[in-house]
Amino acid sequence: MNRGDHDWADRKERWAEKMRARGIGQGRPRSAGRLPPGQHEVAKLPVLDLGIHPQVSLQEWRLELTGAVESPLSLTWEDLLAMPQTEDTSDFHCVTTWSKYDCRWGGVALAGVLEKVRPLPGSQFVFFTCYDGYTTNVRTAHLLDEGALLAHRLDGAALPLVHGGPVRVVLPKLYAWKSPKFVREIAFRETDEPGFWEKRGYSTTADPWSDDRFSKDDEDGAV
Ligand SMILES: Nc1nc2c(c(=O)[nH]1)N[C@H]1C(S)=C(S)[C@@H](COP(=O)(O)O)O[C@H]1N2
Ligand SMILES: [Mo]
Repeated sequence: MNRGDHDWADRKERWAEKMRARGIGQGRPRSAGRLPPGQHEVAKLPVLDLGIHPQVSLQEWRLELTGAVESPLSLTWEDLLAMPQTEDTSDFHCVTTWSKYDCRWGGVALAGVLEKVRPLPGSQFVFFTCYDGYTTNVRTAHLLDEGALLAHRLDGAALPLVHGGPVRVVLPKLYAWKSPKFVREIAFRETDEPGFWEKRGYSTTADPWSDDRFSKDDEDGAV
């Protein structure tokens, strides 16, 4: 994807540079209670993305599980529904400082997906690719975090397109940009690769509880 195509992305990138220059978002003490440091609560879940909402029919929808795994898989919608279904309510923290409490996500635990594909021991990283061209990366271990889901429901209804339908990943322990909407591929890898925001100066680890918003000055990736 071309950077020039995303005015908003460019603005968010400049904002990150400014915050970094002021020393914000590179580590702060944990806040007590429910709200991570530097966040404020919002009443309604905002829609935040690159502005592309790809329409993928349930018939053509596939989730490709690829890379360093024992059993690569191409999941269909029926395959996904045939897996054990679960619900998890969690808080969602965006790096732009909003937090939405009590999002009730429904779908398949990512732990169950890992059991199916069986990542090879060296496969420490995952790289997500989405139907809108968005990408993001996390450590494989985060797919076992509490509340880590392949979500196709939100608050008791089908996941709306604007929130990443038909299926998105939810990793509530990390800032929300690590929860890819419209997910198309989960690639298991031995080496890490920065995704869309990570290439633009955002943290690889992205822990809301330690105000871990931007890449540290000694990491590369801040462009
Ligand atoms: N495919 C895709 N996933 C994405 C994004 C995106 O642009 N495209 N934006 C991320 C960001 S920055 C946030 S805050 C959340 C927002 O999710 P929401 O729109 O459901 O609130 O989605 C994340 N996942
Ligand atoms: Mo975000």
